[in-house]
Amino acid sequence: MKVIIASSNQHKIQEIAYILQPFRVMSYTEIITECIINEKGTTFEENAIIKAQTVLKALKPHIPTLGIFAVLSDDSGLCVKFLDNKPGILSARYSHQGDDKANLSKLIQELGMHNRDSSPAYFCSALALLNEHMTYTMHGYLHGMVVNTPKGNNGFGYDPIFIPQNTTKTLAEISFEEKNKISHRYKALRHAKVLLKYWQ
Ligand code: ITT
Repeated sequence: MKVIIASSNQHKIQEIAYILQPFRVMSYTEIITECIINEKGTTFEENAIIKAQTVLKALKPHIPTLGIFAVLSDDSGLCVKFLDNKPGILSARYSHQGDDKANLSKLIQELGMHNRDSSPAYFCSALALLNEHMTYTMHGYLHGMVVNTPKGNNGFGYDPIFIPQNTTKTLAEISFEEKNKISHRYKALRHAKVLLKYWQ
């Protein structure tokens, strides 16, 4: 069973491959060239389905050679209470500069404009898992606080400013292994793993 990830974010792919062990995980870009994906949905779930369906359609000519496979996508982001749940589904495009550092700076700047040093927040990961016959979606959440002082060098995206509930370190200060035992992505992928075991 191959699990083909409909993502071009290498950090996500690494985390998914680690959590889904021993399944064989590969990026769709190992099979075809990168697709243009129009994330026009209004929810994480809609965008996850759009990503997976776009990639499945593009993979069509290769299906006879793929063996048993599933396409898996992840649409994720950070929702910040005192910023009206922004950046949410726009997390990757928050600063309009397309890079993690600029998005993180923009979030800190927005907190300042709302006279806040910190805010309750949560990460959401919506997954779409599909093949030619069925589509499943599942979610995972990680609640905590965002703070205006980045700490740590691990992880990616907003990890340096996110402190999970009942802990004192940011996601960028804990190890890859520790993050992937508690994360929103881990919680959603637990359900995906059960389905994959059933399909294989
Ligand atoms: P693909 O669409 O190709 O999968 P992407 O990075 O554009 O990659 P999203 O549209 O789902 O993915 O945007 C998710 C953004 O949310 C991502 O760029 C990060 O900034 C943030 N994010 C998601 N999960 C995160 C995590 O575990 N840690 C830190 N930031 C995260």
